[in-house]
Amino acid sequence: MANSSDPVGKIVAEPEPIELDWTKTALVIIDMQRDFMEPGGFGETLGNDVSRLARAVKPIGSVLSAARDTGMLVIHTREGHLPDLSDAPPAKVERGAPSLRIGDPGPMGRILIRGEAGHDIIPELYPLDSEIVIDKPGKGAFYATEMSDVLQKYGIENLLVCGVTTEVCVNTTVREANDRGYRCVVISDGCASYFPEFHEMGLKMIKAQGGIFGWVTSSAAVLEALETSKTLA
Ligand code: C5J
Repeated sequence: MANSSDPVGKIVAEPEPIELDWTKTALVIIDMQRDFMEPGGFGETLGNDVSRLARAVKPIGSVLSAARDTGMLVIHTREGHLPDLSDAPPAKVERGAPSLRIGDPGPMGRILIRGEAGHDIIPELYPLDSEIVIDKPGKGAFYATEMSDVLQKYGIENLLVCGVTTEVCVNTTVREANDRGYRCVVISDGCASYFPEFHEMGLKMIKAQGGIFGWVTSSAAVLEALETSKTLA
């Protein structure tokens, strides 16, 4: 790590505090894409109020900045499909009655299609060239992606997870990661949902039963743990 020679940080979390070796920890930012965050994208076509997700941007930005300062591995994910829709199951494309379907032309390009403006990550959290971007066709970051290989290559054992939406892609990724043996620490204010009650429940489900899927913390607690590691160095 660039600035911190004490590699272990203790994060205040629920159901209990957790110690992480920062050198074996990655920050995973889930799907902070214009398609979910901005009017005219996939999220809005499903009838959602996309302004509900904006609250996660600042907390994620502060953790991202601290992670960059300490040299932590940063991984961004994007949900989306190939232009020919060959990786989009009809069961996903055809369901419901959205105003536009996946692949239809919208104000930010074709809905949820790789390479289109709407598919890209919002400018506030835009990945650096040195950071990893995982393109995923599903909700989870492990399904049909190189995620496992990347984590193995960098010796990662712990994931700090944030992004949107809490109960869909964040929860799915945490569940996939938990089954693969990763410790997942979810940053509560760095997640958001179109449904506030699903956000609350999504976090409760992770930390219930002694942390059945992982731990839940706040951006402030992550920053504090990183700062303390630095001052102990
Ligand atoms: C959804 C996601 N909600 N990133 N995707 O379809 O949570």
